[in-house]
Amino acid sequence: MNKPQVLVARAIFPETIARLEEHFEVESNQDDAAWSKAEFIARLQGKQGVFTTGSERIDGELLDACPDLKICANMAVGYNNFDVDAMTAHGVVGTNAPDVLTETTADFGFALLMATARRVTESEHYLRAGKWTKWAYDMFSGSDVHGSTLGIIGMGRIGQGIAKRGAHGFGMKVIYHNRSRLDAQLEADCKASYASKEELLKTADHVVLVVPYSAASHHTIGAAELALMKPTATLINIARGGIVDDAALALALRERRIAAAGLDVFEGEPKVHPDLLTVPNVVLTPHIASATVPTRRAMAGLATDNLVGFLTQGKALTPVNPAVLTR
Ligand code: 8YV
Repeated sequence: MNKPQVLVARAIFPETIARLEEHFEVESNQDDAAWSKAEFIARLQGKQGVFTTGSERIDGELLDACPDLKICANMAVGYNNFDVDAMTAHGVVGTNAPDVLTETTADFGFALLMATARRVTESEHYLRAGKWTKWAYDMFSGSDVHGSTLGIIGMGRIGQGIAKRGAHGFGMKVIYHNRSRLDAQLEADCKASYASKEELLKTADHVVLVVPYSAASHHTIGAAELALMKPTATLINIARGGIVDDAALALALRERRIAAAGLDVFEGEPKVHPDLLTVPNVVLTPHIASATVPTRRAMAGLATDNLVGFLTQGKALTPVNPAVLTR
């Protein structure tokens, strides 16, 4: 019997390709070439499965043109690159990669918070540029993290991981805003209390965004929300580009209406709003919150498990549209 055919859209660990090849005929993109949509569609012909990262858009137009496709396995917890309704209408399963990156991503949220509040990269650039000639009492004074108020918008698994780090490790007062309130036990575990978005923005010393991207969460933070924040506050975005209005943020940073920001994700990435590149009080990283070797291996492993499970036994571990599986 012929093996199912799978396309791997981006370069990935050789061990991932080897494992996929145990079960499938695999076409891969180990050169990490940038495929146009037309080329992606052409390569998907005859493929039952595709291994995607968060960058490949799966929409109705693509699905119409790829009638053999049955599963898209994302190596990412976020899946805003999927048009889930279109996938469900076409009977195509989408899977994501939750849980395996939670702690690593929460670590990075905290790293970015610390770097931003304590001006780590700004001061390093100063030193590397040879500008450090003497110590000064107010040199790169930042804001305290310990004992401050941490406001988390989006209290899923990663948000809870950040809350625990803040409350238990740094003695922070944690407030959160989420579509739905956590149950009392989870709130107690995270030592977190619920707040309206407005109250959170007005009172938090550090605001961390961990909300999934959707049309409803587009520009969760824009000019109006930035205006509510304290002038001493920091804003951290490890969620998705588009959650923050980057142009409005760059202006608020330039005018020092908030103290600083730490950004791992950007509107239209890998492009970055040019104004963000010229303001000093922002820490910028290239979407690396989940980037540790064990975690990236685990994410690739879970996407592979989903492809193998579904295409060999009809079972997907982490479907985002599970109704397709029971049809
Ligand atoms: C991924 C992410 O590295 O999991 C997510 O949602 O944003 C990152 O961990 C990125 O999407 C590439 O797949």
